[in-house]
Amino acid sequence: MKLYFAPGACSLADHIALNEAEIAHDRIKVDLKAHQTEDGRDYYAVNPKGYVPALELDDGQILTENIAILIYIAETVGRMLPARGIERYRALEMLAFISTELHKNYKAFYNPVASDAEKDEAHATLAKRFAFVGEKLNGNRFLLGDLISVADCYLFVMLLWARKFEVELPPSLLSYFDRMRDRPSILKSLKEEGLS
Ligand SMILES: N[C@@H](CCC(=O)N[C@@H](CS)C(=O)NCC(=O)O)C(=O)O
Repeated sequence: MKLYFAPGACSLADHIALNEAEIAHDRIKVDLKAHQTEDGRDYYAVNPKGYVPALELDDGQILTENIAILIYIAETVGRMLPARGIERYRALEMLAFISTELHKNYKAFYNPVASDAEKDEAHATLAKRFAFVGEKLNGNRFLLGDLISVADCYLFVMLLWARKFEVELPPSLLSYFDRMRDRPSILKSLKEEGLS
């Protein structure tokens, strides 16, 4: 498997999931401005959507979109996502929430022409969404209970960005973030992306 990534981008969630799952993989860095891979290829030829992440499977197929890639990783390793029943739908519910209600609300911070008003609105919306996640955590070790899941890998990156852009976080998420940051898979991933 080969993960196409940009340091500190949302592809870090997939990188963490691969390391947490102990799946051997290669990583190819992508320059998102030039749309070039570090080995000199046009990234649009890999992922016509032009963004990371993309996962190249062993048979050469390219899988895109964080949620699909995270589920693929979980199902490849046979853990990190409930296999069936309501727990599975709760996990998918959480992945969708992270993708559409957290991830997408960072848009203003990555848009060089976003106004201060747009950034203020993003701060307020994200703080509200994180307050909800903090309540959901409800004293649990991980987002879905006692076991780590791919939703935790994705949430960790959203929290990393929250720290970067000074988004208000509830105390439960601050301590969750500190706990997560000490996990070997996360330390390793941050180091491999040159972020530690
Ligand atoms: N819907 C995509 C969004 C991925 C995304 O937003 N990628 C960002 C980095 S976090 C990116 O590559 N942006 C550069 C661009 O859109 O050209 C997913 O969930 O995988």
